[in-house]
Amino acid sequence: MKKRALVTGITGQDGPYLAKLLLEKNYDVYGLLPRRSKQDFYNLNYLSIKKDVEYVVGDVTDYNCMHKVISKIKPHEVYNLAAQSFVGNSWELSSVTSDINAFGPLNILNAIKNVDEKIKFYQASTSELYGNSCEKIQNENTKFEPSSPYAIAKLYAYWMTVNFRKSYNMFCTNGILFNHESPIRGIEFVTRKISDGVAQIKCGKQKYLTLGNLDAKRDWGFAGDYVEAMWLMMQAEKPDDFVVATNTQFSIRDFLRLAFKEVNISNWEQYIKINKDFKRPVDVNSLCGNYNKAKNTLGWVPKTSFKELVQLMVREDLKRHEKQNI
Ligand code: G4F
Repeated sequence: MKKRALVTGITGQDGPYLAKLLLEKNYDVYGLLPRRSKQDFYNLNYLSIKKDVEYVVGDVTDYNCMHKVISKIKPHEVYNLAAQSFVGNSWELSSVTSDINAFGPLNILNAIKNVDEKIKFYQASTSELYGNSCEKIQNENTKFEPSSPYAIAKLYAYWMTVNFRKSYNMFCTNGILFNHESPIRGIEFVTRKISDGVAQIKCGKQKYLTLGNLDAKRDWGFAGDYVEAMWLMMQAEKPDDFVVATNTQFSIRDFLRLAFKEVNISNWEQYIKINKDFKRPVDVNSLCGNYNKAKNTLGWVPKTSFKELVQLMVREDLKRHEKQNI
């Protein structure tokens, strides 16, 4: 019998990469689409899987809806990737962020419990939980110090996931994913803003790239690698919490240097402007994960290096902008 997976956040970055992987593994994939006047299938089309996913209209913020969707599909696995995922907006959108990022997963967990406790649940947890942690390298035992409304909402969901696992013996797993990027990353995130901006500068379409805090450091991996970790967590013998990272760290400046190098521009500083509007009330300055538990338990390791990731993103944006020039 084919396995059925329900993926929320199907039109984001991770949803399409995960759906592609699940389809390759012969799953029937159902994507939850929140009601919109116009749906954006760009990312699913980019991976050529739009036609292969079954779409169900619904919203994680509505318990009745999630109960109905889960009763109807009876999935074996639910991957909750739906989120207000942009940390920078979460101060202005703190209620919406809480509704989606905290109460959304709670609605799904309750729906699973009421429909069939055997359904497995994956929660997209995040390195933002660590905030400005005192520890230089973060693993599953590092204390959380969330620093934004986004991270605080995600912390609630993290603990609810653990709580359902312990209270009801349900298969509920947290993937604590560090930053993961790709050519279909939203343009508002710093890596894609840079790769797209660099491509536009190279094509003469844009003069400057306007950014905020260039000193922040992140552990950046490739989204395509990280969805494999999600799937492996759901196949493990028992549910648990896993850090997914690369064990390396780079600054925004490092990203800029490599991205401009890819288009043969060495004096990159002259193309950068700083605008305080892109700075956050509190920023997370330094994140670097330790994925050893995922490696030892699941056999997962990242395949794409930081340099390869930057090159992939810049090349794809350059291709797009050059095509649009014709
Ligand atoms: O690219 P960012 O917006 O990603 P951030 O805040 O680290 O969060 C992302 O990764 C998390 C971990 O996986 C996810 F939970 C979350 O949903 C999201 O996917 O910002 C990265 C850093 C920040 O320090 C920010 O202040 O880049 C700095 N930055 C500097 N200039 C900028 C800019 N960020 C953005 N978005 N835009 C700028 O112009």
